[in-house]
Amino acid sequence: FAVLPLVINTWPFQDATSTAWSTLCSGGVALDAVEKGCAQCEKERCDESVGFGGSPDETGETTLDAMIMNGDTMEVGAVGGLRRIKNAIGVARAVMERTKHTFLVGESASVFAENMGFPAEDLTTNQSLSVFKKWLMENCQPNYRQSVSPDPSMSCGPYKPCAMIQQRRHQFIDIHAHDTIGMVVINQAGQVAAGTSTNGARHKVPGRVGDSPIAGAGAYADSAAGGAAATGDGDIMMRFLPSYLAVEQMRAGVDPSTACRIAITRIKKYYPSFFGAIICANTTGSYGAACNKLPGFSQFPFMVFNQKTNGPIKETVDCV
Ligand code: SD4
Repeated sequence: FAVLPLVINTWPFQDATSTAWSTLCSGGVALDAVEKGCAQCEKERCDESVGFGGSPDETGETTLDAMIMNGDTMEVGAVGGLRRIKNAIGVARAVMERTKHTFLVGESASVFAENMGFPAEDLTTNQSLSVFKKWLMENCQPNYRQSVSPDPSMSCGPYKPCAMIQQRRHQFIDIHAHDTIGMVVINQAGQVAAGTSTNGARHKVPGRVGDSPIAGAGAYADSAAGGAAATGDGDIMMRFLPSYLAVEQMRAGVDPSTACRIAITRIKKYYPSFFGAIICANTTGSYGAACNKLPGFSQFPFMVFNQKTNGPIKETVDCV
């Protein structure tokens, strides 16, 4: 029998889970719960991987990616490389509800957000600045340092972007610094919504957008089948649309745990050492998760809240 409503999200971001649940309890629809839950992480800067002041890019700037999807209508709103605006999932929802479009990116997305009344704020913190400076000193050609850093003592040598990128490939996502919030909410009536919010990958090339704001990659929702959300190395994961794959598996009758494993296994076939995990749930409120086993990452924690748990509980799944 169905255990609904359900809130499930990646990583042990408990306040996000509770916020989503209380949004449902106070009459919010599934979409509201996803938005408020993810926004809670944006405020708290969950693990510094969500919201402002985390994952500075190659020039030190923090930009945000987010999406939200309504599994009843199959509407999606998303933003990528959002600057200056802290509430990325709020902007994603505004894209969905106040434009005909699905996905806005970069500076223009920020101008849209400002026009919609979202406050423009500096996303840099002392901490993100120090993460940036440390990386700059350890990894960059000195001349490049000079071009992006006001400190003149860091000068000399040409910037070789290709060399740097090769060297750093697949090292953007620190498996010990937790990641993106991805959330699936299913209300009592079985309506599914899903969303994500993240500050992406550390030291990314400016303009890089990850999997999180891409429908079917970062998250997917269909009230006829279920919802899913992914976290991990987006540069790899987005090539496989793992959230879409998991939902399609559930549509075909596969149980959620197996659906998640199938999505992870598909990626693993090509990238055995990719870092990533996925959660999913079907319309009866049955849920599951899976992750790719790596040294130092053998279990993936996620949060669940339903009538049975009677509170936000952390569950873990063994990686495959
Ligand atoms: C990204 N998937 O931008 C995001 C970051 C993340 O686990 O989830 N890291 O690639």
